[in-house]
Amino acid sequence: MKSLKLSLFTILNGPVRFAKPGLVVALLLGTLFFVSASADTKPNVLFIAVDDLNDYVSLLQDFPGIKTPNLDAFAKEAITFTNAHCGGPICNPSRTSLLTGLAPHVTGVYTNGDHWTMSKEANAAMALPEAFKAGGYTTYWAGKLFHPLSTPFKGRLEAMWDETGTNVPGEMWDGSCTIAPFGPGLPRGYGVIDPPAQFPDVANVALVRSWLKYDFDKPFFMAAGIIRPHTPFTAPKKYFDMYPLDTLQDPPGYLENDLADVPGKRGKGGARTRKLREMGRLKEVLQAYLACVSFADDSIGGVLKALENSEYANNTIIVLWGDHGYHIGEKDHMGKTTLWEQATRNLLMVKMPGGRKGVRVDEPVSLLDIFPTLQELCRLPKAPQELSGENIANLLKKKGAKRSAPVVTDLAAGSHTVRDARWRYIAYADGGEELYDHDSDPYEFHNLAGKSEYRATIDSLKKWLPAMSAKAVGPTSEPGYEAWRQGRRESNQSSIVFGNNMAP
Ligand SMILES: [Ca+2]
Ligand SMILES: [Ca+2]
Repeated sequence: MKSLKLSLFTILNGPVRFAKPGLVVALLLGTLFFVSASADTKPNVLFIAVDDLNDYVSLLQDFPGIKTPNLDAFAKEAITFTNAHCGGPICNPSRTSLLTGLAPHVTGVYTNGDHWTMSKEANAAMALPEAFKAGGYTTYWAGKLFHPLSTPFKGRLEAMWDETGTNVPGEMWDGSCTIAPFGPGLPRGYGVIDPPAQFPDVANVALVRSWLKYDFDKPFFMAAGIIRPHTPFTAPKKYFDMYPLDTLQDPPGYLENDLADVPGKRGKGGARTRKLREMGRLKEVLQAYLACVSFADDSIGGVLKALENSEYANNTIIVLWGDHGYHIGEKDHMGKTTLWEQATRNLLMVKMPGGRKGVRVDEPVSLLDIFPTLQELCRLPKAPQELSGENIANLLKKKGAKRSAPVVTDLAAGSHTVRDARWRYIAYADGGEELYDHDSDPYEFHNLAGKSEYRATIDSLKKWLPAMSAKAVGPTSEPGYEAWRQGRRESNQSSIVFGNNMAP
């Protein structure tokens, strides 16, 4: 919170209550009814990003025994998209594409090593917080929103926000706990912690809660980035106790020898994860991940409850999103960065003031749809870039509304996947293909791509692949970046790890 600053307006003018005139009118009339925002009042936006939260939540895959009571309660108030997918299946491409509205195949930002500033298209784009600023909003940012070392240049980044309190890269994020190792190349440890007040999710939730007590003179855009369940998988003991090791089974999406029908090097991968399973330690990873999901759920609840108890409960759009999925052993894979459902699918929930509640929308949608949708809902100025996503405001408002096209997720130049309501088609740069039928095979066990009877299906899905896919832009020469990457490599080999709080 070293970078906390008060907005000049607040300092000079003191608090001014947003929508106060409406309240005064209501009191004068002696009425108790809710005063809805007038036609020219824009809704506030609470924007909750959750890092590495996969579909184990009860609202999606519903991993046996998982406990996410705050998300479950929120679902009763919100619209839950059950088939939402990221632009790119790892932190940086997912976040950069969401925040620029431009798909990785447009910007060339595919990995955590591709830097925002190296992309002509990303640099030229109006970023989502800039669109809110330009649209008359006051902007607040706590926690992980951008991928921390792939952001617009510092001055530009600072200009996007009236207040920030985000923890900066390089600060440890686990207090003084010791984190046991999983081993080289495996997730960076796990363990029970007693998180101190400066633990990022604790500090950032407290900060957002304090902001929600402000009197705002303008509508706000407030981003709250929750870092768990991202590695290291540390959480307080009570969350580990929710998932006794002897009760845990393999995830429902695990099948022995599942890679046998996967083409290319991917079909031969997974040795380290298989080793972890043989060692009997995969369950420990699973337990720690589930503990971190429940820990994150509590952090999310802390933010949601603060909004609910604030005077902004009824004029705020809530958008809650996970940045991509996560494998814990499915397809012998650990982590993200695949084009399979387990890595591309993420939670997306939207609460509209006075809107539909407790609704599930199964239509496939993309995180790239958030930018154009908020642009309409908040009447933001038109961005100069041609947004890759689709405005799905109609899916929020109308039962049975459809998106016009299947969604695409990009892994690398030439490696993409197309997901519609039934099928997943994957095309790799090396010519490998996969096709899965979600009607009969929700965990993508059976690759149908080699069977001639599916050729027509593949041809119809193929036409949605990007016509052009930009070359990866690569890293920046910005001072500090290479040292950070080097530190990451070393920390992955280390037996005791204090993670960089903004690691990918
Ligand atoms: Ca992530
Ligand atoms: Ca298989």
